[in-house]
Amino acid sequence: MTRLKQNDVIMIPTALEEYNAELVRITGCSLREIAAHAAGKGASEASTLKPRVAVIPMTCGQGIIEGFVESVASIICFLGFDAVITKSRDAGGLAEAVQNGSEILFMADDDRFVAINLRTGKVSDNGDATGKGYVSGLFHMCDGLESKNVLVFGAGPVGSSAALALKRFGAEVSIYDIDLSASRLLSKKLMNQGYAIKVETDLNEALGSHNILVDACPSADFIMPQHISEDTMIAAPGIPLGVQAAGLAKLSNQLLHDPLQIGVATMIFDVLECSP
Ligand code: 2YC
Repeated sequence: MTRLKQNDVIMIPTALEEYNAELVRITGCSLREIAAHAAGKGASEASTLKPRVAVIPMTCGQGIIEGFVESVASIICFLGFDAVITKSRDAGGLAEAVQNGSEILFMADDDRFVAINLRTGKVSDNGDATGKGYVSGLFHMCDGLESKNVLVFGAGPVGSSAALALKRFGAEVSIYDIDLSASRLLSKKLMNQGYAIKVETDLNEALGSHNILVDACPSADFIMPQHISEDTMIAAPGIPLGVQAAGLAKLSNQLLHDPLQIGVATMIFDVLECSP
């Protein structure tokens, strides 16, 4: 799992309006619509339910990422929720959140980034939420995914969640991971859930035979210009971006990529209690 840097997140709070406008240009949907769709909730949920949200800085492990909790809180507020950053950190922040009546908590250490609904016990993991959130965006970019061939790079938490979400949309899914055993394990897990996916073993062959890509791996610059055509669609939750700079010039409104927004937005809708 890639650890974000201050540079990845520092601008998020001041650029959410233009980010959302770009999202509408690429997918035809707003951040709220994509996240609600991914979480199987109505986009209007945000306006009816007003749970208090607390974002808690965590100092453990490699510690605080400057701008991280500020970005998480700004994304949640942008969606119409009331999110505050606790003054205290770690256990103190947790206690402060519970004492100020927060129903939903967001916190991240070096291994997990979670949203917790204290009332219902629902937990949303950023990896899972990011995978399905990006597939929701790709669904709108491609006007549906039924019977479409999609290649997923990376059999980690994000790629696994994306593969499952793609199968649920009726896509034909192939998986490529630099670690073949990871691809095989994912294939077995999905088979146990009744979904068959294809394990790719040759990166170039896989790239040459797919136009719809999910880059859910931490490798950079492996998607080259020659792999990109006007039919190419790329959903890229992976950091750093797998598309080579020269390839970016060939993509217009065909690339979905952000460091945090879609994952956080899907997490809040994931743990939101459905209105009666
Ligand atoms: O500022 C803080 O509270 C830090 N403890 C946050 C650490 C986040 C570490 N995780 C990441 O950088 C990303 C997540 C956003 C999802 C995967 N990696």
